[in-house]
Amino acid sequence: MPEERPKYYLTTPIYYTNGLPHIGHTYTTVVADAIRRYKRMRGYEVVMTTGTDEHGINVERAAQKAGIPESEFVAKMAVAWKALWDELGIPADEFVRTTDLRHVRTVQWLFKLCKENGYVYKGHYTGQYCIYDNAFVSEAKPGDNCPDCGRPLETITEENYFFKLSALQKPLLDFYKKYPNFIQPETRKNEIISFVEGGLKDLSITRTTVRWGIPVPGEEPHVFYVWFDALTAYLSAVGGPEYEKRGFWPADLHLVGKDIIRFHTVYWPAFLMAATLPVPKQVWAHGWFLMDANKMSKSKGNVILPRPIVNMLGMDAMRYFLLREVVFGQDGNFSYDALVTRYNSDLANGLGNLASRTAAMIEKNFGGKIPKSGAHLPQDDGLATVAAETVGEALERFEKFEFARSLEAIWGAIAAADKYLTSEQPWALGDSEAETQRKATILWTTAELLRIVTVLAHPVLPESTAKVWTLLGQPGKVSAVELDGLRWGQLATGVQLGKAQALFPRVEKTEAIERMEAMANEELNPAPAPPATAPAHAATPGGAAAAPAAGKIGIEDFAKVEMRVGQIKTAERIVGADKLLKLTVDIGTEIRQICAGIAQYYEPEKLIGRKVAVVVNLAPRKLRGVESNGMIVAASVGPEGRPVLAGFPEEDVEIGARLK
Ligand code: ME8
Repeated sequence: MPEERPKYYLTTPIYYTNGLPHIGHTYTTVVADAIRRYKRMRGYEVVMTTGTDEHGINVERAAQKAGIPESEFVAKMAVAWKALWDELGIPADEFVRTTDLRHVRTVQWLFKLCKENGYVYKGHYTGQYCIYDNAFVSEAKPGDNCPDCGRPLETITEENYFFKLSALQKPLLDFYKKYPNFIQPETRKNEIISFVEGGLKDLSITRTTVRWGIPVPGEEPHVFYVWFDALTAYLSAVGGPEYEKRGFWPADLHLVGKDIIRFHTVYWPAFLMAATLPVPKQVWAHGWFLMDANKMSKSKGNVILPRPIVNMLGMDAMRYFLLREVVFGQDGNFSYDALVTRYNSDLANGLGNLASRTAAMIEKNFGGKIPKSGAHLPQDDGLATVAAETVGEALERFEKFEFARSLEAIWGAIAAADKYLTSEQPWALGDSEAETQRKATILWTTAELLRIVTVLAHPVLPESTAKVWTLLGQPGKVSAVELDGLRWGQLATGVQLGKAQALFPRVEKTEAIERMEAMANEELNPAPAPPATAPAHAATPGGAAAAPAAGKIGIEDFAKVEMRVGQIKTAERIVGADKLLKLTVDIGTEIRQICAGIAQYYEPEKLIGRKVAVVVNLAPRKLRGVESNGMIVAASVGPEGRPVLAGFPEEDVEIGARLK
């Protein structure tokens, strides 16, 4: 019987659906994914939950603004959030929506338990409420602004069910003492302890002023307060009332930003204690990614989006930067400049370069088969020692969520391998028996270090480490390698290297930044969709033109499109845009830059000199951040829409000739 693996359950916050994910949300989710992969490597059966927080007055208002029912609004948003996590390679094992039936039942059940245990009573509450943060601000006066988000508070009075939070002050303080690692990092723990020591007021956990929420059974119009609702999603995702069957509760780790630590370390354990349910083992509150020292927010217009980064530099580059650049727990500034610098130095010149030069030397000297090592010299054993120390250091740091330090250790080993190659100079050795033996040892040693580094970096760089693994021709999947695979000496030899592939092509900084900014701009301010019907027929003086039949356009509409014969002068691929080619095209009067979605079907070199039909009066636009000034005409063939360029086979037509 297969041995049962220990279980590990971690969560990200259940994100609000009144906006779409930016790099801040992506950060928490990437960290969760890296921990998930790391824990799997350490032999755990892991469940990672994320999801969407779909109730509350904000959603009610956003749906109203969009002119659609709340249920439709949140369904669309949930699809968009889930799709982005899938696209970024960080899919949830459990994606929980607070409108899921499994969740509704769990919230109602938790309330029932708290009530049965005497922790819930009915009362009235008047207070200053921030509708953006969904929280009463106890110390605020009418007319004040919210101390967290700065927006105006509203005075609200309502009949509520109250939760006896005050009664849990001592149990909470005892709990923090008994489990000193429950709140991390340490600085946050001290903040929370002093907050709780300062006294806890009872908390209203139902609302009658809000319609869009989970109903309190038999107590309509009461709906649950969004935090009583949202926090419970962690439990709903792994079985709710039947949590014992799945065996993933209590959670091992709730990852959150520092903005919501109080909800997670005071309210949440209090609700669970009142219901006599197990309390999570740890809440880790990381810092914020800032833009020019401000918290990102869409309303301030200072958000960084994940997609442009991934399109330009790849998923792993984004992950590496997020985990390497800031100390986990502290705030950090986001800058494209720092991102591209790290990409070029650590990924392109570091891991990418070590992998490609090692493979190239094995190719050249050993026909692409990984050689067996010959006799060792002390410097070879030196690299083995570096590898062993790096394994210890990197794992220890990762275990403590010191991701930057862990990566630093791994990159230290990469630098040691570079230095080893520089001093051993395998390329300077000849073909005698002894020199070939020496080359074999050097390349084996380097490849073995690379193998270990690849396994260690896998939780952070899943995509590119899988490529290096294939490049090294190693058996199985890198994601399946566990701890004992990190021992020195396990490199499979005699195996053929896999196909070389560009891991991290170097990018030119200014251009890369411009393109990421342009892509973000396109995503934040999408061009209005073209009208679904044919444009209205242009009136001519005296109304002479006859209205065209439905679905047809008149000749004067067609005449608006200016098409000319162009000749392709240059053609190149675009890093981060697999489908696009960047062309320069001579259209007779000028040379234009035009992007064409033909990269998967046309080799750039073969296009040079070719004459094509070009729409020349199309407004310029950016595609994947690259300016495109015109459009090349092509037929769209077959179900997959394979492009076939329109051309002029009969005659060598003049460049710039108009198509009519
Ligand atoms: O608070 N830097 O949802 P939310 C780092 N629905 N992390 C950031 C960030 C930034 N600039 N901005 C956002 C909610 N985050 C509630 C949670 S949980 C039961 C309910 C991340 O959509 C960070 O994890 O406002 C933060 O705590 C979370 O997104 C807030 O997400």
